[in-house]
Amino acid sequence: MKDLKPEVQRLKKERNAVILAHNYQLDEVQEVADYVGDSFYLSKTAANTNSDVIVFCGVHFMAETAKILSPDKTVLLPEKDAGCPLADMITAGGLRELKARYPGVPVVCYVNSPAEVKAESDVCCTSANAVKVVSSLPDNKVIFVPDEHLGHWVAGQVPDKQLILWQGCCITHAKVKPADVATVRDKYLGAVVLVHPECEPAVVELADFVGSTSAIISYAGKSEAKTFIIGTEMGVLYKLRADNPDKQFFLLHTGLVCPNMKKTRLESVYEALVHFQHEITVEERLATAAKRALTRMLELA
Ligand code: CIZ
Repeated sequence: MKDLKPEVQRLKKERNAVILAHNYQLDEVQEVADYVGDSFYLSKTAANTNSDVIVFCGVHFMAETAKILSPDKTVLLPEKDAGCPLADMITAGGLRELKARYPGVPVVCYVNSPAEVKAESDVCCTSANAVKVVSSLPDNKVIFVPDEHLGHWVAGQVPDKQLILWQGCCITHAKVKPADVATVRDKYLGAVVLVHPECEPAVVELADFVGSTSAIISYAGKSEAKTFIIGTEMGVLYKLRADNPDKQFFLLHTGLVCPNMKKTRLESVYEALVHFQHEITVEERLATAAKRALTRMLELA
């Protein structure tokens, strides 16, 4: 079988493409990417790239966000069915109904959402900047969609605000239960437990540190501890282990594997570059409205 890595490098140059990979991607995809990170970092990278083509190795809403921020680029999502169940838990119509119940209350929308929902929102956020975005708003009441768990965590960080939450969640992070934390603490005595705020509040309460993937990676890198339990999607283990060969990392739950993130393989990246697939398009009216909320996030955070 052909060695696809040099082929990907060759095609990337030929197409003037940049490969962006989310922290949750397979190791073989992270290995060929030019930039690996969370969606905030990748959004900024997409907005500033000089390449003609962005190959976005992640899920649909991420590639859609890159297209909105870089409308003149060709944005490719290597696996067209790589979606996000959390993003599918909210619709623009549903958000409009909620807004009608709270007139004048600003909407903060987690980037894990469709463009239609971003277009109805005042500002977007990622898990890396949600607290900063919410606290920068002058209003006491804020509508926060669609991740209820992240919203709970943010609410705890900004006690002067009242957050009105949507009932969506990441089905992968929601698998983790408080008993899992107790089990790993018994098994790995003294290990530091780092969890993502998409985990349910009862799990978050038991953790030593709560943060986005980039915050978890940074915390583990700086910590003096040697053993860590990771409560987010397993893809982050690649960078954690590569950056910290003297430390040990274990997953909090064996189910922390996002099936959508795992759809993209090295072969998908290769096929995307060969066939220019699958091109993401966003209707102009929607893109303009969604871009307002995304740009405001980039300014605030
Ligand atoms: O913001 C992101 O990219 C997601 C989905 C998780 C994280 O914490 O990086």
